[in-house]
Amino acid sequence: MNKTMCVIGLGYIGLPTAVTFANYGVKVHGVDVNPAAVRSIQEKKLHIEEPGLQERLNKAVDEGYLTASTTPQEADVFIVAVPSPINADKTANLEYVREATKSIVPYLRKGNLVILESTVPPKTVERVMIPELVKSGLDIGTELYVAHSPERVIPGRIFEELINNGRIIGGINKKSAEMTKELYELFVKGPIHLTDATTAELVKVMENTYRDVNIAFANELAKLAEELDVNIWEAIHYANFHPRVNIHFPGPGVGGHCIAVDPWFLVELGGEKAQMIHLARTINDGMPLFTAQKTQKILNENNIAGGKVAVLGLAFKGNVDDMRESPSLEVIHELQQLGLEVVSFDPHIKENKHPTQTQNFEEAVNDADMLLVLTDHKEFKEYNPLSITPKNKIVLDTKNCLDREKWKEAGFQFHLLGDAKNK
Ligand code: SAJ
Repeated sequence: MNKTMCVIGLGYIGLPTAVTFANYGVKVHGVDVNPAAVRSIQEKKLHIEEPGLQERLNKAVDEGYLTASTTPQEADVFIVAVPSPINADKTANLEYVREATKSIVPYLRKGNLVILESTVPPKTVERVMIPELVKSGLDIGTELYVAHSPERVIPGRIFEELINNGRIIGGINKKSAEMTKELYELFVKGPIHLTDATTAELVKVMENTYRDVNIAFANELAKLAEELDVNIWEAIHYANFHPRVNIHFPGPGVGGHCIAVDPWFLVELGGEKAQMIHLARTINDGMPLFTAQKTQKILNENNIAGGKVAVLGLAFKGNVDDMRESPSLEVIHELQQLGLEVVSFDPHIKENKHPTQTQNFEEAVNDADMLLVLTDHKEFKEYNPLSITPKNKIVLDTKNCLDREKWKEAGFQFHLLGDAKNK
């Protein structure tokens, strides 16, 4: 494709997107405000973990299709893929989107297309981006085209999903949507649906909110099942055989920069109307405390006062190195509030990013009174429990990722979140 592109934000979404367009022959210039991130990309070193990214980055840089710097440059297409987090009071922080938009204005030319990939509250294109883009002096919709094309990829399978997932593209007018479609058709194999920008914004936030509400439902069922002496994992497995049922799974909380964040956009916009969404957030945010209290209860039942807990898994989910909004951090905080000592280990987080963290598995478990599995990393599933010798052989699995029989045979007292029939 004979087009040039500037991608603003080289994080978990921006970098894989930039690399993919570059691999398909688009001349891409990547921009990030963080000079260290830019430098590492220039040197083909990864600052994020994602299967397949390294090879694709090497190809893009070696073939000269991807360059990076801290400032934008002129291009045919601008893609904005910057964080859209929430503030401490759970309101949307759109400053990165605003600043990224401002940063490209001096480089905009007649006929350019600006695409927002970040997940944002509905009306952000209209209320935050357009007021900045008009400062280019270009007529919006006839000289400058604008669209929202939200990413929908799941960390750990980004490249597979970037290519195969469907896309929803919302333009500020038909031409903007069609130009964006033509661009993504370069590599997207899934269906591409065109709509207006606000609908696309809502669709993306709705998808993540659906998952959050569904997980809250599963977490509520898990607590109920513990009262009923039922294994919730088994119950959900059976319920999901129904062709119209898809209940998600419980856990120690919901983390990441998407599902734990985006529903708040709707709470902020909807106020009293967003009661269920708000309640789901509250239930999921309550799971770290529930997990910590369950841990303490197990220690108490074993007459262990105080006690040292080895937390396995700091990442917000299995097989990623991302600790953003990770429930593990909250669980550790709650354990410490309860007076328990904590040591943590995560094979995917290679530098110590938490005060309790060690890189040495033996050091983490050897004098632990209990193992607490918070992330379903493949490494944990593959552990041979016979070779693990903590002070007390007690384990609480919050993700149903360990083989219960194997751990019991190895002498462990086995506990599972959402199942009171332990041991
Ligand atoms: N989780 C549960 N139970 C479940 C599923 C997930 O407790 O049944 C937890 C995970 O452990 C994790 C959190 O939820 O802490 C979120 O994980 P996730 O795998 O559900 O989602 P993300 O945040 O990695 O990616 C989501 C995806 N959205 C949907 O599936 C609707 C992805 O497609 C989006 O692109 C991404 O958000 C995003 O960037 O918005």
